[in-house]
Amino acid sequence: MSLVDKIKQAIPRQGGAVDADRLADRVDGLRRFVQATEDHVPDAQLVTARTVIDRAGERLALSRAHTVVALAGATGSGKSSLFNALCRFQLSRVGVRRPTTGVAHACVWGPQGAGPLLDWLGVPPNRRFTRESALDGNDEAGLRGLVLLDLPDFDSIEARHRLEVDRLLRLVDLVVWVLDPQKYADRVVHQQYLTQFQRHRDVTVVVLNQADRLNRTDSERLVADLRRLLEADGLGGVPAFPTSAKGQPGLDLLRATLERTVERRQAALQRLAGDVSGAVGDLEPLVAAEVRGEKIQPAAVHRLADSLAVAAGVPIVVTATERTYRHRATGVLGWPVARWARKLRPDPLRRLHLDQPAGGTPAASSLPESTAAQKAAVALASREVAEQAGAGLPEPWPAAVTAASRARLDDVPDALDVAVASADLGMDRKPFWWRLVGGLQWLAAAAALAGLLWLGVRAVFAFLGLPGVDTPQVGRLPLPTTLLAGGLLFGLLLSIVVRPIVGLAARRARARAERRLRAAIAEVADVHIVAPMRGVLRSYDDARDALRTAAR
Ligand SMILES: Nc1nc2c(ncn2[C@@H]2O[C@H](COP(=O)(O)OP(=O)(O)OP(=O)(O)O)[C@@H](O)[C@H]2O)c(=O)[nH]1
Ligand SMILES: [Mg+2]
Repeated sequence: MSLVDKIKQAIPRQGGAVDADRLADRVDGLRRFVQATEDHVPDAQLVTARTVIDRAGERLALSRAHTVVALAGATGSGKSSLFNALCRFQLSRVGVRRPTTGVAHACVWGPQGAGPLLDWLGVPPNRRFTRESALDGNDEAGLRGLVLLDLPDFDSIEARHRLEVDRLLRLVDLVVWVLDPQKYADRVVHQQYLTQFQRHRDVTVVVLNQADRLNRTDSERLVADLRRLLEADGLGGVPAFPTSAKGQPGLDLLRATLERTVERRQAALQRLAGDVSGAVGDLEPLVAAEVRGEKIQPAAVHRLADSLAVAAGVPIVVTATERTYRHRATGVLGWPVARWARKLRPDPLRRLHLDQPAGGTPAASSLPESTAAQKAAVALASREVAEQAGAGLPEPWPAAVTAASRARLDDVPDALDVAVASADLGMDRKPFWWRLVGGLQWLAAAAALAGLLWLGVRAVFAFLGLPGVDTPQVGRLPLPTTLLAGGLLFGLLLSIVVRPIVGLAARRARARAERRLRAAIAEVADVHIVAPMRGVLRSYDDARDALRTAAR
């Protein structure tokens, strides 16, 4: 196989090119997901997403002209040797005593401006080196933009080495896993590291170093075996080839791979794209179910409003309204004597302190407190709405919907009181026909009174033997008698005739009051119980939508 073919095979998978703007949109989708869910989903489940968002923002703000490549592997695999060979200088100490490298070293190939990137990576200033001096001529031109990191060993007996490796592996753009013939099949490498990089296949390269110690047949056999292991790690197809820092097959392939990576300037974006995909994959179960149609069932909300109405004393108020209507109607329409008797007794609404004119400041009503049973019914009904609304949603959303339904429950009793006390029961204005009939009653009473007085005067005159004035006759009855009897009779008849009409109107007043109170109660149910649930469902929708953007 020619070197060119080998290089072609070794070039990182390259995947699809990642567009920086699209990546920014995806990160923004992830950010919107976190915003939509942070009040409902436990923090622990959002940590990865938050980290990815922060890291992506930071990395994209830093130099895009540089590609950060890390050499990672077990102790003694030859990371520092490869690092030095690629840099063509002994920059990182190669040791016999293991582990040798404790702090990451960095070598930067032109251009200027990698400082902030190295600060962000946390490479100490005394471990930073720069290549491509005037002496190199154009030899190193192909690697311009490369920031090569020699990492400590990840299987270290030193815990801090491992921490440092894990920290840096989250930040770098491309990882070259340096394995050696003795430990290339080590479980730690495959289970704890390589399998975790499935989403980063596009920015993963594996080398079997120290291949100079193997004959050609063994080298090919081991590389084939390594590829099989990588396949099992979910990294099938990533470049895997032999290298040596000391002899054949050398570093040409690795160098060519790095040159190509640097040239494409895709690694940073691909790395971040992989991170976003990883976060999306972790988050997907949180919004797996599609919400179709209205989750909040009108029937259940209606039952909730019913139980709130009972708890708020609506049945008492509507009965009082009906009675008050009769009471006040009798006060206006009844026989004047009966009216006065009526007026002495306060009407039922007044007794409940619910007789404020519409629009006035509501006073505290004297309705009885809701009973424990009524409160339980409200709790049950609101749970029913919440359960139906949350049904079919993945965890933790059903619980979030239920919690939202309870969030403002403490305010409900006061809100109900205000709703009832300030509802316009429609009892302020006297109907026109009341005035009409009332006027007739007065007229009848006045006629009866006039007749009575007239008869009285006539009796006094007769008693004193004074000559009387001629009394006009109506038919066979004298006028004063007709006035008295007619007035009384008319008044009586009028009150009898209007009674069924009053009954009918009182029932209508009751129905109207009930309608208005129910509307006021429904508003309380909506504002205090249903709206918070709707808010959670909206968050769910937003989160789902945002994650779709993040996944694209
Ligand atoms: N024959 C041969 N020996 C190598 C090769 N690469 C490294 N070595 C030797 O392997 C030993 C370890 O090399 P290092 O480069 O220090 O290994 P490392 O991976 O940096 O080790 P740590 O810093 O401890 O993680 C040294 O003795 C090197 O000389 C190689 O390609 N071929
Ligand atoms: Mg080393």
